[in-house]
Amino acid sequence: MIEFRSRSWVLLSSLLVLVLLGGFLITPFKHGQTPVDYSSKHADVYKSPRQNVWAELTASEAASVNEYIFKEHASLNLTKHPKSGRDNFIFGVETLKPNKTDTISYLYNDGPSPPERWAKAAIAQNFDDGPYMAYYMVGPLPITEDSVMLPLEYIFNSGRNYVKNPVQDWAAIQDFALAMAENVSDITQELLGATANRADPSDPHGLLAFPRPSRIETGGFTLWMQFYRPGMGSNARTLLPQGIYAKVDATSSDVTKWSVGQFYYNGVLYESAGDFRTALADPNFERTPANIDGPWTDTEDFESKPPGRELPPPVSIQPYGPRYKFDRKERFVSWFGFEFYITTAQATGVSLFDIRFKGERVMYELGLQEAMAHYAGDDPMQGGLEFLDTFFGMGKNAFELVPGYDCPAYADYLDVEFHQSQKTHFTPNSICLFEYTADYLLSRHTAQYSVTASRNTFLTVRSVSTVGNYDYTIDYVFYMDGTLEVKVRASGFIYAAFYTANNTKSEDEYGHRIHDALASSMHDHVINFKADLDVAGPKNDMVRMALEPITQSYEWDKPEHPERNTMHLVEYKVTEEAGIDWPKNSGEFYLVYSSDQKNAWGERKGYRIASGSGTRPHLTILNSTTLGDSARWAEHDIWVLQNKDTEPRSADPLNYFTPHDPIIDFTKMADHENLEHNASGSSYDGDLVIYFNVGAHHVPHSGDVPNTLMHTSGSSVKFVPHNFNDRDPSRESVQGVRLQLKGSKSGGFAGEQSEPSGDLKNRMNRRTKGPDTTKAMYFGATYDKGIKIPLEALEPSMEEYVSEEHGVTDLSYNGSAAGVWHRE
Ligand SMILES: *[C@@H]1O[C@H](CO)[C@@H](O)[C@H](O)[C@H]1NC(C)=O
Ligand SMILES: *[C@@H]1O[C@H](CO)[C@@H](O)[C@H](O)[C@H]1NC(C)=O
Ligand SMILES: *[C@@H]1O[C@H](CO)[C@@H](O)[C@H](O)[C@H]1NC(C)=O
Ligand SMILES: *[C@@H]1O[C@H](CO)[C@@H](O)[C@H](O)[C@H]1NC(C)=O
Ligand SMILES: *[C@@H]1O[C@H](CO)[C@@H](O)[C@H](O)[C@H]1NC(C)=O
Ligand SMILES: *[C@@H]1O[C@H](CO)[C@@H](O)[C@H](O)[C@H]1NC(C)=O
Ligand SMILES: *[C@@H]1O[C@H](CO)[C@@H](O)[C@H](O)[C@H]1NC(C)=O
Ligand SMILES: [Cu+2]
Repeated sequence: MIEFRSRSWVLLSSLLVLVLLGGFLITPFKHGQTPVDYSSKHADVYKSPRQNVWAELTASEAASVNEYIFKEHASLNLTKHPKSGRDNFIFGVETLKPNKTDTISYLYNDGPSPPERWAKAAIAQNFDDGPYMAYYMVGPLPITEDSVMLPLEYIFNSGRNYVKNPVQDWAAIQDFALAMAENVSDITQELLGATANRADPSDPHGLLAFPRPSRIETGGFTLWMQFYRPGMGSNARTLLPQGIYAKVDATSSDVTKWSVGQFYYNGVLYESAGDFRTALADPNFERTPANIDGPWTDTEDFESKPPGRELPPPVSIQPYGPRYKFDRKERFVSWFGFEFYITTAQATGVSLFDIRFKGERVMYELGLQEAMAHYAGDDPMQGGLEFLDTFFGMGKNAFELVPGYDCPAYADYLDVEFHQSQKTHFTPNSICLFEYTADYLLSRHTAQYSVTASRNTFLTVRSVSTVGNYDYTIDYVFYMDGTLEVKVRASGFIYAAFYTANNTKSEDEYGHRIHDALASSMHDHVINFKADLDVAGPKNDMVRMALEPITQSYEWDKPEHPERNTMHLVEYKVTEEAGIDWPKNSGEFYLVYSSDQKNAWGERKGYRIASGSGTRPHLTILNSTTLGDSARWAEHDIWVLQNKDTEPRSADPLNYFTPHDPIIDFTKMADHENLEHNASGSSYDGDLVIYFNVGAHHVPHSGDVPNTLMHTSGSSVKFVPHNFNDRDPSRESVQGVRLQLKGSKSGGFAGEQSEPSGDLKNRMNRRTKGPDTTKAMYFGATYDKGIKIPLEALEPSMEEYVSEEHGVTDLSYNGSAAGVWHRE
C-alpha cells in the first residue's frame, strides 16, 4: 500500500523530495513496486543555492533589535507595555528588504557574501504636537558595536519617516464612542430597539458605534460614526448597519476635546442630538424599519438536503508525493525549471523573490503592495468609506489554512512569524504550496492516426488574508510553459449600507436592496502588485505591440485586388514612466523585452503582461476625495516605472492617515521619467518595474448574502513568455498520452513512431490488449496500479488544525499599523 503524507509529516517531506523526484522522473515505478518508503529517514536535505536574503527576522534577531533600541536609545523613553496614548513604544520590527543593487553580486555574479541584513522598526512616539508613528532602520545585523539606528527615510518619497497618528489614544476613542451612544440611548432604544452595553461591548443585543473618517486633515479627523449590531454569532457586523449616524469633530489629537455634532436618520440631517430628539417627539416623525440580525446572516446551512448533497464531491489526491523541491528553511522552491524564494511581511503578506525559469532571470520580485476597497453611497458612512487593507495587515491577518479545503489535503504548509509589541507571533500553516492538475489540458491534438493529450499541472503558492469582513485568497501560480499568474479571489461579508425606506431617495443608484433594511453598496476593489521583471537580465524595454487594421497592396494580389483590407503589427515603445490601461478589444500586447538577449531565432526574449481571468479594474472614481494622493496607483491598470532602491513599494500602510500628503506618494514615483537607456548619456540603467492591479467592480446583489462568492470576485493577471524560449518549454515537462488509433496505417504524418525502449515500452503497452487495439504511449510517469486511499488523503483530520482563538481584525484602529494599546 502507498502511504500518504499527513500534515504532521510535513517536515519530513522536504527530506523526501529529492528522492521522490529522482525516482519519479528518471526511473518510473514498475508495477507492484512501492515507490517511496515514507517511514524511513533520508540523509539528503534539499538545499537552496543561496540564502534567502529577504527572509523575515527570526525571533532572536527581533529580540536583539528590540533590546538594542531599548538599551541604546533610552532617550526615546520607551515603555514595554503601553497603557495610554502618551506612552512611547516599539510597535513592530521586521526585515528591511535589502536594496536590489546590494543583492546583485551575491545572486547573479557568484558574489561571496549576501547583503547586509537590516531591520525596520515602527515606533510610536510622542512629539511636542502629539503622537506619531515613526520608522527607523536598525543594523547591520547581528547587532554589534557597529550597529546603528537611523531614521528610515530613503524609501519614503515624502522625505519623512513619520506620520502623525490621530488614533493613538484608542482606548479614549472607544470610550468616546460609548459615551456618544449612551447620550442618545433613548433615541436608539426608540428607533432601533437597542442601546450600547458598556459592560459587554459584544452583547449580541447591544449596539456598537463604528467610525469612518470623512475628512483627514493633518493630524485630525472629521468622523462620522454609524451604529451597528455586533452580529457576534455570525460575525456579520457589516451586514448589520443601523440607520443612525453621528458626526464627530475629531480634529484635536486630544480625545477629550472631541465633540458630537450633527445626526443623520432616514435622509434627514439634524443639527444636534437635541434637534433629533425634538423631531422624534413629533407624532408625525417618519421612521424606517431597523436592520435586525437573524438566521439570514448565517453562513452555513447544515440542514438542507437537495438531491446529491448526501455524497461528498470529487477531490484531488497526490499518492506519490510532490514533484517540487523545497528548502523549508530558506523557503526556496524548485519545480520544473521554476525557482524562487518565498518571504512574508506584516503589511503585505507573501512576496516571491528571484524568480527564474530554466536558469534564466524572469522577475526579481513579485508581491502584493496594497488592497483597496472604495465605496460610494448617499449616506454618511458609505459615502466616503475606503479601506487600505495593509493598514490592518494583509500579512499578519493571514491565518491558518483549512487543510483539504483551502488547499488540497496533500499541500505543504508554511508557518509565519511576525514581531509586534515586543513579542514574536506565530501563525501556523498560513501559506500552502501544492501542485494541482487542471480539469483541462495544456495541449491536445487529434490527428488522422493518433490523438495526443498533455495534462496542465501547475504549482500554486497560496495564502488567505482576512481583513475584517473580507477574506482574500491570494495565489501565485506557475505553469510549465513559464507562465506566472497572480490571482486574487475575495469572499466574506460585504460592507453593506443601511436601507432607508424613503421613497424620495433614488432607487438602486449605489446598489440594490438585499434584505428588509439592507442595501448593497457599490465599491471598487483595486489590489496592487509589484512585478519587478528582469526578463533575461535587468535591462528591459516595454513595448505595446498593437494589432492594427490596414489597407495594403501586394504585387501578388493584382489585378483582382489592387488593395486588400487586412491587419498588421505596429510596435510602440513606452519611452517614459506611464500608467496604461488594458486596450480596447485586447488590441495591444504589453511586452517586456530583454534589451540585449535574443532567442535562437534572433527575436528579443520577452514576457507578455496579459489579462488573466475575471475583471482587472482600476478605480472608477476620478480624483477620489477620500483617497487624495494615497493610492494613485489605483487609477490605471498597469504602470511601468524605473526601478529604484529608493522606491521599493507603491504604498505604505500609514498612507491611510495622510491621504493628502502621504508618506509614499505614487505620483512622485510615476513621474514621467525617461525609460530609454539605449541613447548615450542616459543615466537610466534599463531596469524597469511593473505595478499592476487586480480586483473587481463589486455591485453586490442578493446572492452576496450571506457571503460574496469567490467566482464572482476572482481576478488575475498573467505573465506569459513571448519568444522567451526557442520553443514551447512545457513539452519536456508535461505528463500525457498519445493514443495510436486502430487501423492498418502507420508512419508518415502523425503515424506511429518507432517504439521506445525499456521501461517506457512496458508501461506504454500496459493497457493494450492485443496487436489491433489502440496503443497508449505515455510521456512522463503514469499511475500503474490501483491504490488504497487512506481517509486522510480525502478528508484530512481537522485535529491537525492547531490555531487557537485569535484576534481577527474588527477594522478598528487597535492592532492596525497605528499600534496596539492596552487600557490604563
Ligand atoms: C516618559 O514617558 C512617560 C509616560 O510614559 C511620561 O510620564 C514621562 O514624562 C516621559 N519622560 C520624558 C523624559 O519624556
Ligand atoms: C539602500 O540604498 C539607499 C540609497 O540608495 C541607502 O540610503 C540605504 O542605506 C541603503 N539601504 C541599506 C539597507 O543598505
Ligand atoms: C487591543 O487589542 C489587543 C489584542 O490585540 C487587546 O489585548 C487590547 O485589550 C486591545 N486594546 C483595547 C484598548 O481595546
Ligand atoms: C455625553 O453627554 C455628556 C453630558 O451632557 C457630555 O458632557 C458629553 O460630552 C457627551 N459625550 C459625548 C461623546 O457626546
Ligand atoms: C427622505 O429623504 C429626503 C432627503 O433625501 C428628505 O428631504 C425627506 O424628508 C425624507 N423623507 C422622510 C419621510 O423622512
Ligand atoms: C484633485 O482634487 C483636488 C482637490 O479637489 C484638486 O486640488 C486637484 O487639482 C485635483 N486633481 C486632479 C488631477 O483633478
Ligand atoms: C533608442 O530607442 C529609440 C526608440 O526605440 C530610437 O528611436 C533611437 O534611435 C534609439 N537610439 C539609439 C542610440 O539606439
Ligand atoms: Cu466587495
